[in-house]
Amino acid sequence: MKEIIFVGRSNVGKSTLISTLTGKKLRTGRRPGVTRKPLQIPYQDIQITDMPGFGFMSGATEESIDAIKNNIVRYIENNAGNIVFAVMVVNAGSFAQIVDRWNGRNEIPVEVELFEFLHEIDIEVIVAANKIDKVDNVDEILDGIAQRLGMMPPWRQWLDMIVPVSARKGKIDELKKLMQKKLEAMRAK
Ligand SMILES: Nc1nc2c(ncn2[C@@H]2O[C@H](COP(=O)(O)OP(=O)(O)O)[C@@H](O)[C@H]2O)c(=O)[nH]1
Ligand SMILES: [Mg+2]
Repeated sequence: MKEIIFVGRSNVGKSTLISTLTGKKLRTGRRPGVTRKPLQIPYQDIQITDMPGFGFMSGATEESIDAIKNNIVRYIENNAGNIVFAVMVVNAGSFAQIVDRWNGRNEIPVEVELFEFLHEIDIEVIVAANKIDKVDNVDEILDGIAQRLGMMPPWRQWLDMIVPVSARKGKIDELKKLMQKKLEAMRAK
């Protein structure tokens, strides 16, 4: 079955966002489990896949973080033919800081690596900048996110690829519209 994959660091609000989109109750805010499998939720005539969250979690070793990343990459490779597009959920307020911290250690941040990987295999990505209710300087924050993903600011040049949302407050209309546009393009094929 065709699917939309949701990827992102743990605790960015993936499950909350998918619940808001689908009306299905998902467990949110729980501590991420290292062995969590991709979770499929029906959405219109296709499905949304909630991928395991990657990134820091207390008690997780570097190997287990790598293992999660490898599982995600393997899943995407194996299912690329069915993946209509990806939604990469980021925490708007902390994204820049996390990316800069990794870059400062000469490491590629997982989300940047995944973003580039998805493009390499021709899967379009919508970046959902979540928890936007927690930031004051929205434009500045979104410029910072765009720039770190290789999209030249201002972010409004990239309205098809980057969208502010607040899953908790239910402010997801723009994301829904973007998703709908891509789904209609798929159905027209
Ligand atoms: N302020 C705010 N908090 C949010 C938002 N979306 C999710 N959260 C909170 O972030 C925490 C993690 O959410 P969850 O959906 O479990 O994240 P996941 O690990 O990415 O699936 C929970 O406490 C949510 O209530 C949002 O848009 N704004
Ligand atoms: Mg979750």
